[in-house]
Parts: sequence; structure tokens; C-alpha cells
Amino acid sequence: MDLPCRRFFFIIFMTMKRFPLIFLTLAVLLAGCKTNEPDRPDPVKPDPVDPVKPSRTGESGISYQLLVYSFCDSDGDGTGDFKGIESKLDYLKEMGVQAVWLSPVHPATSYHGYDVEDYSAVNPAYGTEADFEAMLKAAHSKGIKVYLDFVLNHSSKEHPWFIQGKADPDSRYRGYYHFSTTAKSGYSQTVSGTDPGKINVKFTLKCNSSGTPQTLKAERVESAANDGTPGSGKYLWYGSVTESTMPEFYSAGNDTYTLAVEGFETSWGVLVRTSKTEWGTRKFGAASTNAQTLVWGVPLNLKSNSDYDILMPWMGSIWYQSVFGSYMPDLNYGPAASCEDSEAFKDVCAAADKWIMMGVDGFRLDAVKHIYDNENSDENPTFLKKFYDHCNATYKAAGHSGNIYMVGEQWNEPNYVTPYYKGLNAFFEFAFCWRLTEAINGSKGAGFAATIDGYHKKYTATRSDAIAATKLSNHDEDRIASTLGRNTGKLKLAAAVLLTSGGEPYIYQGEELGYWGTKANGDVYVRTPIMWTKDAGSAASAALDGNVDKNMLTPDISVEAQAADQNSMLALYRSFGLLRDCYPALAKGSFEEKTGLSNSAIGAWYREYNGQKILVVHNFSAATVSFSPSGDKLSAMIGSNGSATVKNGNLTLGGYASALFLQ
Ligand SMILES: [Ca+2]
Repeated sequence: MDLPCRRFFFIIFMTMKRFPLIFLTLAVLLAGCKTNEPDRPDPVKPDPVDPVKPSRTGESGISYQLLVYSFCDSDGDGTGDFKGIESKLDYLKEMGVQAVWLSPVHPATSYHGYDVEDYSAVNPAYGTEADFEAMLKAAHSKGIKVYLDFVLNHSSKEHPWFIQGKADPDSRYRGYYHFSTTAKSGYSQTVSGTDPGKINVKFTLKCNSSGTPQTLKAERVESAANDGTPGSGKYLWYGSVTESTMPEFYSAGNDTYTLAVEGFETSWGVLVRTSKTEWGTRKFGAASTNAQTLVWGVPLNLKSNSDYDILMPWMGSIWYQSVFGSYMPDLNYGPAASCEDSEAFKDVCAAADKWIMMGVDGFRLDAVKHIYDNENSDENPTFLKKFYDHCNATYKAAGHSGNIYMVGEQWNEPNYVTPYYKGLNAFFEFAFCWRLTEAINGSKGAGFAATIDGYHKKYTATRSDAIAATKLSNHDEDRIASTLGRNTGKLKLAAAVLLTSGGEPYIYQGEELGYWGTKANGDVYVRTPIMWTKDAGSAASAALDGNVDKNMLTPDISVEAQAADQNSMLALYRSFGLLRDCYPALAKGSFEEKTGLSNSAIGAWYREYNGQKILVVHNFSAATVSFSPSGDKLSAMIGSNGSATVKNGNLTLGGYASALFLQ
């Protein structure tokens, strides 16, 4: 902190002793002044007579969900990267962030990375493995843990395991996926067999006397030369949708036509056509349900509509489970009770071990209710426990005294999530935001804390160390700002509630800036890059093809602008993040609703830990409310949002305002 700043805080602090309401202003100003030195001693000076010393603990319990591709771009190529993350660690620390969950860092075809092609490598678009390790070390030096998104339910269809597994029934990778020789619900079709690559092929088409194609024969030939000139009106289509070819057969007399193709790509099937423009109802090249396979040198009887794929001789149809779409085949770990014996399990564990030994602090596990199909059976918790135990053993071997962190995504109501705690001790609590949204839109704070605490008691009944990973939204949901109708008051209240409730909260990239966006136009609209300066060019948007809401990304929403505005969303996240970082009761205390209030708009609760007790009061409505203490102390307001005044022993909160009091 520079000297003018120190002097200013001293004045503010002296004022605060007489006027506690100034505290929030202090926190906000602090955020503005401390940009260049976020690790300096906390500016909230302890009162000599106050036994609670509010300095940063580094144990806020706050995590940050970070999209590597769109967080910060260090080299200006439009894609976020590891060096970009490293350069913004202070930005995270400022909000009291203790851990980051990185979107998948492994090689992938998609921009989002959930189609992993190699669990043991990093995506070169984000930098080198050395860059990753440097970022990891830098994060640790600032007390920030790093969690990787580990996608265990499925891989990419470009993963070598899948490519080899589908090609060869004798491959060791055949069992890594759920293959089927028949079509099934939730399965995608592909071709199996060993691709010989580019070869020369001669096709012979026989037609009847009226010119309708009857049979097609394929022969592998040394050289592919055509005689005569095309002009038959019969075509052979092959290639991909983007690289298609449609040469015309050469007439050979007697209703026979030939076509020789040099360097034919054998990964392609073919289609016979009698028109260059009429393609029927099925798009050429599209997957067919009535494909036929050629046999070298043997004429194939064509079907009358000639509107289906013809597979090359080496090809066979095979189906594979792909719950999240054809490019992400589901992995197969065998029976859950013995999953640790499967080669697939051993391989994903080996990859996890590499990252743990490097220093990664934990994993976020994607789509855990889909790993085994029956969400409500014991299979998924059983699998998760085995995976956790393996990783935790590695973690201990790496020299850690505590346990590894692992949080699962079980997207459901608490009744469905609770049994999963048998597998892991942390799960995202989707219900937190569902109940919060209902409470805010219903202007009813009463009962909110009791409901959420009721969920937490269910989890801890399953295991005493259960953690509810609370959050507002994530990369797969409409952003909370949109859910709340872009009402700033409601949005700030949601943030204040998140950061003052029980559980361990996640902030989703962009929430701290008030980003909005829905999935109506596509997922990328809820994955908008951080706009670091007032220049829109500071946002890493290339990975999203520029698909961000241009109305949103104006200078006012940038970090640069909000850091200078004490009423900004960012200022709120910084001040409440600081509170959670400073007061252990907020970070890890009990969570107990204050019941019996006359106004149901008020949501009030106590957080208590190790002798420290804090009263939290939120107004869930747009109307001003009055709060009578009934035994609570209102003399030490440690934080607030919106209009909060104490007069004659009563608290008055403006619409959607919040206040916290040390007891
Ligand atoms: Ca970059």
C-alpha cells in the first residue's frame, strides 16, 4: 500500500470507531487502493479491546471457477492461457479466493476441453507443461490451491484409446468403452476395422436397361486410370461433409459404368447417385441406418432408393455409448465393485497421479451421476470412493499430511446428492441457488437458511466431513444475473448471501463483474471472457468465436472500471470476500437461522466458530425493512451492502441490503 493510502485508511479507521457503518466503505476503498499489493496486512485494524483480530486468514473457503480458454490471454492470440492465469492471481486473492477450479487443461478438439484426448498432457493452446507448472507454483506461493477438472465419464472420440478400441476387437482398449454391435438408445454409430489409408480403387456400376443402378463392385487396383470421358449421369459421392467429391462414372457400354479413384480415403464410405443435385431426404454423408458393406470384387445389390451409405470392405458398423454426444464416448470401468481392476480405471488413475505428484491440490469431477447409468444405485458412489482413495494415497505419498480435495458434480436436488457423499466429501450444491432464486424472487428470506442448513445436516449425517460446494451458476447454466432479470439489487443480494452462508462457495468467472448471459443462443454466451481493461480487445474471445454479448462487454463492465467504482459488483465481491477471509466464523462456522422474525422478507442467521459469532441480516425484498435485535448486538457492524443504518437499537435495511454484526 502506498503512503497516501495508508494515511487515508488511518483516518477512515479512526472514523470507524465511532461510526461502524463506514466499514463497508473502508473495505471497498481498500480494494481500490490495494490493487498492486493484495497481500499486504489487512487494513481492518483490530480494536485493542476487541479480542477478534480481523486479518486475512487465507482460509476463506472461497473457490473460483475459471475457464482457462477465456480468463486471461497473455500473448494476444485470443485464447486464455496458463501465463494469463499466473498474471491474475492477485486479482483472485483480492476477493479472498483460496482455490481455483480450472476448466479441463488437456488436449481436446473443442474449445471447452471436455473431450479429452490425453489425460496426461496439457493443451498446447494454453501453453507448455512447464508454463502450467510455473503457474501452479506461483498460485501456491500466494496460498491459492489449484484443482483440475477431471472428466472421468467420457473421453474424446479422438482419444487414442477410442480410436484403437473401435478399430480392433482384440485391442486392449476395446473394453475401455461401451461398444455394441447393434444400435441402442444413447449410443452413436461409427465404423470399426483397420483403416488401410489411401488406396486406389476401381468402381464398376451395373444398371438395368432403363439406366437404374443395380449393383456396385469395388476392386483394389495398382493404378487407377479411367478410359474415355465422363458423361454417364451416374455419380459417386465420397468424402466428408466439408470436403466432398462427386465424380461422374465413365460409360463402358452394356449398361456398365466404371470409375477409378486414385488415393481414395478409406475412412470414407460412398453413395451412388443418379443426379448431381437431387439428394433425397437424407443429406449425403450423413450417418445411415441401413448401410451396406462392400466386399472386394463382389457386386453389391443396391437398394432402390440408392439413398444410403455404402461402407468400404474394411468397414463395419459399431455403436458406442455417448451420453453427451457422439464426440464424447463414455468410458467403461467394468462393474463398480471391481472397477479398480479395469485397465481404464488404472489408466485414468495413472494420469491423476502425475498431476498430484506435480502439486495439483485436487480435482473437480465432471458428470459423476453418469459414470454408471443408474444414478440412484450405489455404483457411482462406490466408483468415486475407489478413485478418491487411490488419489488420496498418492497425495499422502507426495508428502501431504491432509487429505486431497475432490468435488463432484451431481446435478440434482439434495435427496439425490446425499447418497453420493459416501464416495466423496464435497459436492456442488445446485439446490442452494435454486432455493436462493426462489427466495429472492418471492421476497422471502425467512426459512432460507434453515432449508439450506437442513440439507447440510443430511450430508453430514452421511459423513461428518461433508462439504457443500455452494454456488450461483456455472458454465452449463444461465448466468445468475439473467436468472434474476439483471436486477442489480437482487444480484448483489445473491452474492452477499452466497458469501455469508454455510458451505464453501464457488464464484463463477464473470459473476464478480455482474456478467449476464443465457444458453438460449449457445453455451458460449455464458462463458464470456473477462474484460480486463476498458478496451474490449483485452478479452480472450477467440476461443468463443467472438460469440459474446457485445451489449454487455462495454467499458463499464471491465475490471478496470469496476475496480475504480466503490458501488460496483466487483467491489461487493471484494469486500464480502475479504470479510469471509478475515472472519473464520463466516468461512467455517455453524449456520443457524434466526427464527421468529415478524417480517418474512428478512433472512437472518448466525455464523459461529471457535468463540466468534456473527449475526448476518439480509433483506430479500425491494422494500425497506426494520429489524429488532431481540438480544443481538448491533454495535459492531463489520460489513454491509446497500443502505444499512442502526438507530435507537434498530436496524433499517434498504431494498436487498445486507449487514453483518459481530456478537
Ligand atoms: Ca493465449
